[in-house]
Amino acid sequence: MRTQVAIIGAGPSGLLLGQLLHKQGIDNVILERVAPDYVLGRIRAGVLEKGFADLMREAGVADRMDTEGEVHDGFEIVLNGQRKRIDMKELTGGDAVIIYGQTELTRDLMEARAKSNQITYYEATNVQPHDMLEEQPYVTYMKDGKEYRLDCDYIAGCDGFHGVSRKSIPNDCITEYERLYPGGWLGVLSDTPPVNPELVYVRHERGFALCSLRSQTRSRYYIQVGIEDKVEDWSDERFWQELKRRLPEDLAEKLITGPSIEKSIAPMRSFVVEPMQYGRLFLLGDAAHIVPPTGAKGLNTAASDVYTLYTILTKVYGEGKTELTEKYSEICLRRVWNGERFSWWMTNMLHNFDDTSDFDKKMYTSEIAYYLDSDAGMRVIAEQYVGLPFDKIE
Ligand code: RFL
Ligand code: PHB
Repeated sequence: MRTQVAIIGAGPSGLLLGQLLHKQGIDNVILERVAPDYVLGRIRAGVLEKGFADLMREAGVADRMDTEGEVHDGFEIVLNGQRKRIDMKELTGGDAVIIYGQTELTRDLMEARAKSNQITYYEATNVQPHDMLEEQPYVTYMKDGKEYRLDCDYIAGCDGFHGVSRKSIPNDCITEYERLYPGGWLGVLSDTPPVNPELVYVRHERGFALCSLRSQTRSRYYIQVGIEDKVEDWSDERFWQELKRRLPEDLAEKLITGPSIEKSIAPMRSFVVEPMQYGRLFLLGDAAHIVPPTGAKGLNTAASDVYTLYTILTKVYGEGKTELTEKYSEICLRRVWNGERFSWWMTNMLHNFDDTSDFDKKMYTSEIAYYLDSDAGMRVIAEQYVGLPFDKIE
């Protein structure tokens, strides 16, 4: 079988890239390791930057996002029990974010793909890219016990942090940069009205907490837990009690609790691989970089990689500008490092980690207090939270 672009992974990066390429008449096949329901069962991101939302619109899959998603003009940070609102709209001259779950946008992308004539092989195992430095690379995979070969012009590695794409690049051709944080985020989804209509990030000596939401009837809450903690250690009751202890009094009083409909622990890691390409193999999204969830940048940075590769490939096939592919990594990494820096900074400012010295804890407390006391400081936070514009690609 032959296609123009072989895409490995049907998470949001792979599906969005596939749909955008399809709209430009560029043929693509997606190979995904697990079944569709498994992909939809992962509860992850909830905050979409404007750049991401615009890409969904360009891909023609934004109807539900634009009707059911909530536009948020601001969010809060709590320091020493005091709530401070960051008015993103006011501070950035009109920008905002959209609250729309990753599960929902994945579902929309899956439906659009099913309606297109583009092929997706779910439960494809042993996926392996080959000949990435040659003009005609290919991918092999197993499906229903048989081995297949997919010939292509380019391979898009959209297979997340544990995927095969990054691992297929020889070690001496890439450099990995990493910071692991000594803690995790325990998340609970519940069909209860959110404690606040906007997101609330809480710095507390017992550890970080976040009040987020999917709608005005569905809440998503997180608390920082120890690196060794297991979901089984946290009954719903223990979770709600701990969350309440970290919230300012007025919010704790208003908190409505209920049974969790999902509960999971996410590790916290900063990671970047350089370069993000190897010949005709390109890495996108979590395959190339990971951020701790504090700045809500993971999915959004994945979207900027998708934008970059989609724009480049459109110019390659439409205008013959094959030389643009050489620039992919360099263009992506500028924005990637920015998202990494913001996520690392938000994480340090708002968490209480055992490995932080007492001196550094004082520094972080003083630094976040300074930012929240100054209009310029709040503008810096707002500008990065709503997301920087995508680079022009000529
Ligand atoms: P994904 O979503 O991991 O999808 C990769 C897909 O590839 C498949 N795969 C393979 N397929 C074939 N062969 C193989 N060998 C394969 N190996 C893997 C997998 O099955 C999967 O379907 O990567 P992608 O598409 O790059 O998307 C990245 C995002 O999922 C991720 O960055 C965000 O979820 C991060 N994130 C957030 N990002 C935001 O922008 N805003 C947020 O508010 C936000 N909140 C979060 C988050 C991540 C979290 N967790 C659980 C890490 C909150 C949490 C709790
Ligand atoms: C979420 O709603 O899942 C969420 C929101 C903001 C973050 C991370 C996760 O920073």
